[in-house]
Amino acid sequence: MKIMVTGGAGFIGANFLNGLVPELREHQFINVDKLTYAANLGSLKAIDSLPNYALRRVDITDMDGVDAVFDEFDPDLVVHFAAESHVDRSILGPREFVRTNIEGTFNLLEACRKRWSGDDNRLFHHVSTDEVYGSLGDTGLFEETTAYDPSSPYSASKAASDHIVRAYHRTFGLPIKITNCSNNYGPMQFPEKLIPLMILNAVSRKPLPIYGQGLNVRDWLYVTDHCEAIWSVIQEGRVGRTYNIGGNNEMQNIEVVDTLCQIVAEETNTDVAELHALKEFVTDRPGHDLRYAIDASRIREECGWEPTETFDTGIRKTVQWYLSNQAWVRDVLSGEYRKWMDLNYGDRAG
Ligand code: NAD
Ligand code: TDX
Repeated sequence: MKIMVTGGAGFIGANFLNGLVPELREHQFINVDKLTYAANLGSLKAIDSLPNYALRRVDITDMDGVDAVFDEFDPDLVVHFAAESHVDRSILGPREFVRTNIEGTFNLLEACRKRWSGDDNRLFHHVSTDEVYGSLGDTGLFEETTAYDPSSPYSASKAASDHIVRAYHRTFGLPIKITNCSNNYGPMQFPEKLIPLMILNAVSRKPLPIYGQGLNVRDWLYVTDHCEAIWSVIQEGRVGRTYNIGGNNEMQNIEVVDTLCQIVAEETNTDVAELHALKEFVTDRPGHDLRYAIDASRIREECGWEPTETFDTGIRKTVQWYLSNQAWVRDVLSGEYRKWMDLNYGDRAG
């Protein structure tokens, strides 16, 4: 089988490729990635010389580039991770989100529609987020039938992309599946996201910026569990169907930060009080969703998937990974990253 992975140099795409490329030597993989700030080729070192792996630098908003890579590779399966993925960036600059997440997804669908016939066993797998459902109150869970109600330009652009993927199935019969997953954490995540940001700031004794009161709730899932969930839906899920993926692990942000202080202190022989003193409550994110939580019974019952990591095991592995991969971290903390930190956190001090 020929498998095209878009966004494979980003956090989840790289974990997906690192898990599958060495295992499935009989399959060919091509990674189609623009290599934005969020990409890191250092995340692909373990697989980049394997004969069943290749990378093409393509911007999915460029239809000619997309056509060229489809003509070259003729994929049986497209696993679509490529996206602008950070909510705060979508608030400060939404245009790229509309372009990549909506128009880029549309270009990929067009490339498939033009080439695939209804009976040739191909699949377009769209990787999406639970944020399309908006915010929960104190109770309840997102189900696959929950109405879409996105809050941020990021989640609105992902919602739009989900709709267009589904429309291509209903209108043109394109074989698609969609997964909507909760918050991921783990190795190789860009440190603009809560967990790696807090780990690296704690290690270098920088402030730990907590939005609002830190009471917002997220459901955290270890990244390789998400990758295995996607693979199980590709194998076992029904064409045209949506599957929610979650870790059954709801935590308030303040609990996450406190846990990270504790683990970083243990792993670096530091006094935990010194790390707690770095916590700063700062101006809240506009439109900040209060709570996400997932009912994952459909994927469990139809695809037999369950997460294997608990938050305790996954978060310790994650801290250890950031502590022992200094070269990866150094590469990421470039001038561009420092500019982002000034832009996002400069005016936020609480
Ligand atoms: P990421 O930001 O770490 O990586 C995104 C990748 O896409 C990068 O390699 C980047 O270079 C590439 N990319 C961006 N724009 C592109 C373009 N125009 N053309 C080609 N490539 C482009 O993102 P991530 O956290 O790995 O998320 C991957 C996918 O999973 C996204 O679709 C995201 O919406 C979804 N998702 C993420 C989470 C999470 O917690 N991180 C949870 C649920 C769903
Ligand atoms: O500095 C921070 N302080 C803070 O309190 C940052 C970066 C975040 N937060 C809060 C905001 C959220 O409530 O932590 C929570 C998690 O924030 P992010 O890591 O930015 O993730 P979130 O906004 O929940 O979105 C993530 O999960 C769903 C991913 O970025 C999305 O791509 C995914 O779809």
